[in-house]
Amino acid sequence: MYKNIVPRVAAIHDLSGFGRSSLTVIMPILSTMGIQVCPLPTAVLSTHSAFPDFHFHDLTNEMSPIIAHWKRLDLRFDAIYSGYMGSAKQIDILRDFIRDFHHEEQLIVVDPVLGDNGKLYRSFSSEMIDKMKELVCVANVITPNLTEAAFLLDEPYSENLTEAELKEWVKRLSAFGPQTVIITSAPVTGNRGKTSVVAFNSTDKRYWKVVCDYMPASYPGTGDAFASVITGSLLQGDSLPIAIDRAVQFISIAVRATFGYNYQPSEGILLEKVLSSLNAPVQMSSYQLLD
Ligand code: PXL
Repeated sequence: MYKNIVPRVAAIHDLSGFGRSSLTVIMPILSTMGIQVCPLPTAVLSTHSAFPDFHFHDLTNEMSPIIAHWKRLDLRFDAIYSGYMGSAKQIDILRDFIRDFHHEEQLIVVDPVLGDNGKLYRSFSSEMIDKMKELVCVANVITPNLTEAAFLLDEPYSENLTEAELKEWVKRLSAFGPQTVIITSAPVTGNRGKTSVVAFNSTDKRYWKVVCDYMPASYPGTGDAFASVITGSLLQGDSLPIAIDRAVQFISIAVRATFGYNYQPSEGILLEKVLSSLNAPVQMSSYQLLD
């Protein structure tokens, strides 16, 4: 079996023309990190689903012929990374893809895109939640936000979870199958000015936490940017807490670069202004090991 000269990722996400989400964020981030992205698009949209009246073209029927061609080419992927799915049926196609293209050293990252701020995204029904519960079982790493973690666990969404409850959630999610669970947008008890990322690795049973300032603005696509940096960083050989630190720092810089402008948050973070920071060494690490 050959080794790829440049690490290669199969990226199963939608392509939304405007609004800086999904593939328009994932491809530049991973390319900047020196990783080749092979997109397997799940849908083409005029914009992400937070804009009213968006046009949506489902690509479920295109996926199998694309995968069949990749099989004939005997492509080897160092990682498979999925996000927004265009239909529940695509999850069965993706599970077959993972089974057929799997090899020992491969990283499988599933960002279980379902919703945010306690709500399911407009384009989804509860069927998508059930299928996403199946998909996370075959991943090594999952990156739900707090809303998605609640949907996967059938728990009510709450911004008042304690650190002990967050630890319980990441552990329960890892019992679905993934060794690494990373929950974003996790509350910091007693401090509304901060937000955090809480993670668990079931191999060494360690819990990690990275805290950063909370900015009062919501930019679609930040979850995609976060999971992309995690994927790139793990592929570069970073440890889990360093990967989380890099992703949190990148999102913080991107949000700060954007926040000062009088600007429509639905257009997403001003990625183009901060992409090059991905190649700077980690300046200051702030992760904590939780006991
Ligand atoms: O960032 C997640 C995402 C991806 N793709 C589409 C979306 C969203 C979030 O709104 O609408 C189409």
